[in-house]
Amino acid sequence: MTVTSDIYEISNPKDIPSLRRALVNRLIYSIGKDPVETNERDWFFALAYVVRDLLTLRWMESMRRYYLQDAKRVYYLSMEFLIGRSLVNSLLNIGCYNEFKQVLEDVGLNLDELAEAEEEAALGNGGLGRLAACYLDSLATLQLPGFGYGIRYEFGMFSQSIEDGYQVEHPDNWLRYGNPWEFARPDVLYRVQFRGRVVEYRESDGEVRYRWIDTEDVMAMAYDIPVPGYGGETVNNLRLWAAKASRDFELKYFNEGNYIKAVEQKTRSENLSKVLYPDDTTQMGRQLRLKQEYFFVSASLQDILKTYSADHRGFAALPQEVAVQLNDTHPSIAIPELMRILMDEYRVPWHEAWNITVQTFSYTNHTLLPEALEVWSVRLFEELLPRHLHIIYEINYRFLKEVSERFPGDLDLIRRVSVVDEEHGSRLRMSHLAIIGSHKVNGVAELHSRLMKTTIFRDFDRIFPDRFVNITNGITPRRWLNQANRDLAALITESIGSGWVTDLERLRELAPLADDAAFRERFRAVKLANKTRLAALIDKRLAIRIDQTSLFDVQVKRIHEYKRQLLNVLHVITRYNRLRSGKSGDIVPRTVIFGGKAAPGYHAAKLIIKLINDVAKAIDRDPAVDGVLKVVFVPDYNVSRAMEIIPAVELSEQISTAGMEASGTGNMKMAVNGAITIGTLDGANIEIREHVGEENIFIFGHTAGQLEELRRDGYDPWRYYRSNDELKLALDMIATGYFSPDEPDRFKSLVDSLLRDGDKFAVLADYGSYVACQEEVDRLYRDPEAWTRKAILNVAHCGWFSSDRAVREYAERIWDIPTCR
Ligand code: 26V
Repeated sequence: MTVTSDIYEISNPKDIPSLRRALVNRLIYSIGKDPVETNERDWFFALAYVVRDLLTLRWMESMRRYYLQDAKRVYYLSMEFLIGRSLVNSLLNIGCYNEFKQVLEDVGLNLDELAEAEEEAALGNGGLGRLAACYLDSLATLQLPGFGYGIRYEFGMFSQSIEDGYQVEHPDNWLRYGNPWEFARPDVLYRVQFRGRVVEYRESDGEVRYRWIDTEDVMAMAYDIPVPGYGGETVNNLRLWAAKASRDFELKYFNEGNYIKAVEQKTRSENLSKVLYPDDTTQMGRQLRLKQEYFFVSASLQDILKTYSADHRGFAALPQEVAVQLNDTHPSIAIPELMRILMDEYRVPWHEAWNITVQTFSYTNHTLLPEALEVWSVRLFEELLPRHLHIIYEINYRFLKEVSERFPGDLDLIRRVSVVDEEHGSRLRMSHLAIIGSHKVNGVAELHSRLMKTTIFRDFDRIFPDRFVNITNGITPRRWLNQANRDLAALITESIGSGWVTDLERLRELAPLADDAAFRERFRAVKLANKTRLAALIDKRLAIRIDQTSLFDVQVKRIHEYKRQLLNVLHVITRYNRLRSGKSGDIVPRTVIFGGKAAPGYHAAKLIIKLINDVAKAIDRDPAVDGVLKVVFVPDYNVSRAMEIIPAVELSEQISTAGMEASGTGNMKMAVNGAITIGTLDGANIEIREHVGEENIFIFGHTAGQLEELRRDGYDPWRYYRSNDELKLALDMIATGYFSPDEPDRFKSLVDSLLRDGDKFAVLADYGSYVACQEEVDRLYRDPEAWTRKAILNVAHCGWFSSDRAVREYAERIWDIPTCR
């Protein structure tokens, strides 16, 4: 049909009466509630539907534009998209926040309170998933044709409660009341095969080909979520797949008259997209996880090729029309899958299919930790994906042949770079497959990318010298500054205009204001207001009173030994001991805030949470430190919590063992919100130091290189224990039950990991310089003008860490896609 603008319900999104009408209409006709009998959730849903309506038109317009311009598209394949809440973000991006605030006030409601009724989309573990969400925001804002593909988990990241100081996990039933942002697409449905067997046959042209048959199939059904860019011009799409039982599968049992069995099978296959795996620290080789990976990869590739084939013949031009970014190795099965589709379904010869594949894919590595690198047993692959296993073998065979021709006689090299690891019982190294099958491989910060090339992938860097690149991570300024810190955003806009929202490097214009006493005063007032707001939330939710004038010292991130929350705790205990013994001088009052989830099976991480809570309790009970030291563990750290906490941070703890945190992104969020970093020379901290200047950051500890040396010479944690009385005291207190009198041995294993188990994360080696550095922090904090000056310079010089800059680099250096206006 022909569409003219007069048929749209809201012709002008700035027209308050028509917005009000739309809102009430949704409440009545979509929610089915009488406006006089509603709760906050009803209004939230009605409002979300109106906002989605506004997005939908722009979204269709964007899709039309891409189609008409035959724009090259990028597809971001990720097992995780940690989106958080969407209401306020969407309103700000389409520029209707104030209008809707007004509309709601007219009916006696408060927009920001309503926004709390939204369940957050916690479809990710941490940094990797949040990065994907930031990149979607930047793709849309930069008007790039970028599409996310992932899984519509019925249960996202578990929610965390703290009971008796211990983490308790609860299922995240986020879809309970429905998801107002998504469009279900029951007609966008693909078959995904598993198991079965491969038969070889000879075709009329004489070629040997393969057919994958007798498979057990699951259907993938699409759900679309619109992704608005800032300014609202472009709205992109995030397509998430949900598993549905296949008819055939059910029919088999129905036909046998076994109704119950049929329904059972249906449930079994629909379990595939049930839950997000919450363990981002150890690869656990579970069958369901591999099925999830192939499920979403297969559906996404079918969908991508369908779009491509709608107006292209043959596949030779695929790399000119399509770029596929693999977010870590989790979707790397896409490489053999594309080979399979091209060869088995479209008869493309190997050589041609391989060139297309390599030119289409690129891979981002997010970790060097050996225990997190993905490997799958050959046996499991053989069982679930027999055809893919054979293709991987063939890829590997041809690759190794080439390597042995280029590096004759180097058998050890062959063993090291092979996709198949024979030393640990025949396992597939997915990172090797991802590197071999991509034209570009990127790390996520300078140090990380360099270590990638010189340590775990050094052989590959020799084999493919132009393949490895660095693209340092970034964060979206829309959510993390403009939305999360409304007061600071307003102050910045008042000072330098609003251009920074889409051009974050403009924050540089704030630098001269660091020397302006009146500006410093206002900047400090904003930080204090944010701290007061956080203090009120902590009081309301946890019934814990904190002093909003104390220094807010914050470490929020997943709990992991390499992130060294233990080092932070050791400093807290040391501070406590100094206060008790009266050796503290005029110590600065501090509130040390922790937050983060531990993987449910990660015993040490869970024990660290208990230790933090036990230390907090001991300190609370001791009148000697009342008003000068307070420890708070904020339960259920997630995107919404992050948006409340980060604007209030003064000291940003980024204290990972050098060489272990690939990038970090919380470090960027805090710095751009006016926190000063205390950190090691790790991940993006190094680049933050380069941008803000070494006088505006607190750096301590061994460098990655020094740690390597230390380990080479035989690192002895006992040496540090014996030679530092304060360290010895802190460790002895933990080990002998000072903080756990009811169970003195509770934390023995933690202390053992430091003293008897080699201290893998060099906590003891960095303790001395960390504590000394914290004294410097106190010294600076005692001079509020000097502190504020540095805080302002952090904001001014962190513009480079915008995800707009990062995505622009991907677009230019990897995807080769221009903007599409
Ligand atoms: C690994 C696994 C292993 C198998 C089961 C589930 C699962 C889920 C996620 C992961 C990935 C861990 C890697 C990761 O999240 N890396 C983080 O990526 C951030 C964005 O690049 C970066 O800032 C962090 O430094 C890095 O730790």
